[in-house]
Amino acid sequence: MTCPGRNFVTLKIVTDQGLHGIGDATLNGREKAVVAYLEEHVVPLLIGKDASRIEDIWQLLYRGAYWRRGPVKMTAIAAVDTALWDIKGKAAGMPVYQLLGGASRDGVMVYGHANGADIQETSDEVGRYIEMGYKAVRAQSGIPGVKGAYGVGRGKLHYEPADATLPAETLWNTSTYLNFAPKLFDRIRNEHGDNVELLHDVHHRLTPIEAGRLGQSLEPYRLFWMEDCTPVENQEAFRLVRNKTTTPLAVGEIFSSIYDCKDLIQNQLIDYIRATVVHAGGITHLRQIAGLAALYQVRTGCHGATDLSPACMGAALHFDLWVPNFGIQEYMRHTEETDEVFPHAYSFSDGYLHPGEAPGIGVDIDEELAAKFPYNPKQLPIARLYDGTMWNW
Ligand code: EZ4
Ligand code: CO
Repeated sequence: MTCPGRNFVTLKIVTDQGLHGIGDATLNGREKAVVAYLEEHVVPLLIGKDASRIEDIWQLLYRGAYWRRGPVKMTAIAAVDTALWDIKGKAAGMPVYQLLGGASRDGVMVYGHANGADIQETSDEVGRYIEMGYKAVRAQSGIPGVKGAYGVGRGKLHYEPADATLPAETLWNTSTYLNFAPKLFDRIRNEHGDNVELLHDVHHRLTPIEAGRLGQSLEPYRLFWMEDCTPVENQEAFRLVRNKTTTPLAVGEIFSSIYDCKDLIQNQLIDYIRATVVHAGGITHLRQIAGLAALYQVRTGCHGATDLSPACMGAALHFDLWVPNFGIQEYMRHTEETDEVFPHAYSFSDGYLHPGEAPGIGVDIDEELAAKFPYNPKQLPIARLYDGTMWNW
């Protein structure tokens, strides 16, 4: 565990032939649960195993647990899987995207996270991302009358919601938000034109009929996607949203397996699947999800917030460069300290990330430097309605 600005958990696997691989094992606000699972139940199983048997080890950790799935276990499996792909790449002298089947594109289109205290500041931030070369930008704004709207950080480039040892309380008001959101995107389209892709995260706050209304009211602004418009436990709800709006829907950053995705995908209720390497069982499992999605013209849009470490980002970029049904990749920049702790081969240029040509995932950890940033327990916020009722953060 290390905290170069925020907490990350990293698994490092070393082979007796002197190769090592790393994998991200970070579950924001629940870091130690994954550490305990790895230490108690996973690492002892790996000692002495053949590191080349990625698929078999995946099956051992998944089936062998008896208590299958869930975010803690699937994050632990993802860390092992990523580290083993890293090792296999190094053993072969190839970047992981080559092992997967080679590049399907020249670069990975990413979207940045623009946020501001109000409409003007947010629109100005969108402009800053466009100047940096981004082709796609997600806009999140402070809302008058909503205390602590999702996605608005204290800093600009490094949004980080997990900021307190006990969860901070934010307040939510749906009708204020529903009236506000179209005004935000009206200003952004007016000021920045039609050539930038715009995205927006609703962060699980609406009921299905409210989500339908929001999607409709945003149609004139041609969003690339509307993300997590309603909580995903009730997947049938997306049929209602779908029937109300042509705004594309993205879901799945909190999913841990293909079983969370399959009904939404098979019923064509979403357009983009947000599952990613670290929380959905690693590269081995994510490519199965993508394979299912491809049958239904659902494209990938991997989660890439700052709480997904550079080790996850590197692995995701190899996956993205290869996956035939790629849509977009989220890219919230890490702090300089984080980038130093995790030296990496991936690079950003003109709105695209490229994983680089280093063998493996192309990301390593500087353990000496990491040790200078000790774990610092932080939790994600919670949200309540103005009458005190618990809501979805
Ligand atoms: O709130 O990863 O689209 N991105 C998001 C994220 C999540 C965080 C939670 O740890 O919704 O910012
Ligand atoms: Co999100």
